[in-house]
Amino acid sequence: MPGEFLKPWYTSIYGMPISKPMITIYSQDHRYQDAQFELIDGKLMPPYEKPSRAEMVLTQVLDVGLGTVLPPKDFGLKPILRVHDPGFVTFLQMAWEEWVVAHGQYDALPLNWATRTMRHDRIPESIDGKLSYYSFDAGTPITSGTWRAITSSANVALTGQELVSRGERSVFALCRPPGHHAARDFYGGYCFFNNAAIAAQAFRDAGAERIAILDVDYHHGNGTQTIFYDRADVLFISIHAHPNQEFPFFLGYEDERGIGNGKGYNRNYPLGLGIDWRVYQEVLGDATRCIQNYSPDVLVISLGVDTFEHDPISKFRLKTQDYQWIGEAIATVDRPTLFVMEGGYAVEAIGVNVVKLLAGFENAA
Ligand code: OKP
Ligand code: ZN
Repeated sequence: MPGEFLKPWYTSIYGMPISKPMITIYSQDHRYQDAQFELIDGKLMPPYEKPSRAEMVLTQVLDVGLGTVLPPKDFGLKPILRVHDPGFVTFLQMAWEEWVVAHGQYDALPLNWATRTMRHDRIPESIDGKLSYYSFDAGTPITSGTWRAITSSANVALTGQELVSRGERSVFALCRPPGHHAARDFYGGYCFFNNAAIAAQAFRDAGAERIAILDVDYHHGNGTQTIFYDRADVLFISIHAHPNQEFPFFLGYEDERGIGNGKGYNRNYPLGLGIDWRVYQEVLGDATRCIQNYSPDVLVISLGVDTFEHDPISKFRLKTQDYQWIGEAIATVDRPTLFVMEGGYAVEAIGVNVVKLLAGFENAA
């Protein structure tokens, strides 16, 4: 499958010389997550999180000749269960079937949640109750193909992880759906399995001692933060829109520093709406220095480009050129690096911005 797309090696990308092409992992199975609607701003809208996102990124990877495109291997459920709760995984596997029996062939969405004084110690038996129990928003439809797409997305991340473990300097896991909002036992924010967390845990299980995860998506990576919050072996750093203004609203503040053994190994940089490269660059410099001090064996990047000035759901003002500089800043950490695709909804620009960042990294590395 990937072979037919392959073009000859290029020696430059956007005028920058390139000597060490980067492998991309991609599967067409992401197309099975193709919802009818997304509940957003009080309207049922055509989804922002849609198949053309990943296709545009792949097209750009191929057009500039970033490197070989490989399909994922199948790692089964074991590495997923290292991060996610077994009941949650089974729920996701069965949800569509149970929903169709209850309601017919419509996208499955929850309608209420157990807030504050309500009970969290009973898992409902009905599919509607389970959707509520295992989710945190109504913007993340479960469809007939969701299970196939999310297992594939995790396998894309794991294949990238394995290649980096085996000595590849950097790999791009072109995951879709994204993952960083998904926690041990809940989904939301377009995310079901936390691909970056699954890859980070797989690095640990393959013998790496310290992993750093840098999340540059516009939204706070609440799922990843929570999964590793009490651990010193995985440093999590996120740069994102301030949660008092933006999704996911209930995590991502600066005072969240980790707990127990994990104290000091979580760091958030919440930023105001409308910030541009001047602000972003300073914060990014601080984040990369912090990662260097930690001296990780590997670096995982949760790569969202919804920080782009024309992103339809976000309010930062980064320009296409800025992504090259983000890539260069990440390269200063000078560690084997796995890039895991997260958000980015300006479909015309998503591929250019992602590949700018990857080429910026590759050229500086
Ligand atoms: C997923 B990822 C916009 C509401 C959007 C969900 C956003 C999920 C983002 N007013 N709701 O971090 O890119
Ligand atoms: Zn995002």
